[in-house]
Amino acid sequence: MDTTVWFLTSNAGKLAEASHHFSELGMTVRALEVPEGSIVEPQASTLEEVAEAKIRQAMEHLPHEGAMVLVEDAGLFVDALDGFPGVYSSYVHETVGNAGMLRLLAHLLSEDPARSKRLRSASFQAVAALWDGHEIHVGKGVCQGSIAHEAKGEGGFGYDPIFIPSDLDEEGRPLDPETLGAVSTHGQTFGSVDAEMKHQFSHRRRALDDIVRQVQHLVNR
Ligand code: ITT
Repeated sequence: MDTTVWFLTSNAGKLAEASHHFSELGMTVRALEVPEGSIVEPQASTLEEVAEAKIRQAMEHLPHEGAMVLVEDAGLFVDALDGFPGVYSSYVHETVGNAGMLRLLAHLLSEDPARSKRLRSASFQAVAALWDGHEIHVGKGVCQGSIAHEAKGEGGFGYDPIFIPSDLDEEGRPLDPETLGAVSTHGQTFGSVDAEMKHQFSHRRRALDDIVRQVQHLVNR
């Protein structure tokens, strides 16, 4: 069987993480090239809606019949901002960036310093959709954490320098902030740890794991 997964993404960081993930299964991830302007990201309120709209459009550009195509949509959801920037993460990152997000939170915290810790809580969420040549599979992953006081680290991409993941217990479940777990970045941001460490927490990995569970039979056949 052809074990290539064609990933529709313009984000090199996402491509690298998905390649890392699927290589463990003996599968190769390649970027799906489409004519400029041919994919329209809908103005939707959930990652699921965005991913489903994108996979249907990606299916119009299969490199060959029966090819497997992947899309994945992710975002940063800040609890104190009712989930903002969420589905607007890309736009917010391109406009105000990490410095702007920190300013927004600093403003909130100055109004209510006592609730500072709770106000910093946030999650990365990802929804992946895979067309396996016959049907669409959808997977979801969440990475719990908090927003750092300042940007740190040159690694990763996007909001990684301002996101500190919550420690995980032996089963990979997130623990309360400031509880030391079996897997820990010791308070460092995703921008300050290597890809292997981020991989253990990653929302993207969890969404892809969810999909891999659904398509395992394809790898084995
Ligand atoms: P696509 O072409 O695949 O849509 P994108 O960059 O628009 O790439 P998303 O819509 O999935 O990616 O993600 C929205 C933004 O959220 C993205 O631009 C990053 O700034 C941020 N983001 C997503 N996943 C992230 C991660 O693992 N670490 C840091 N930031 C992330």
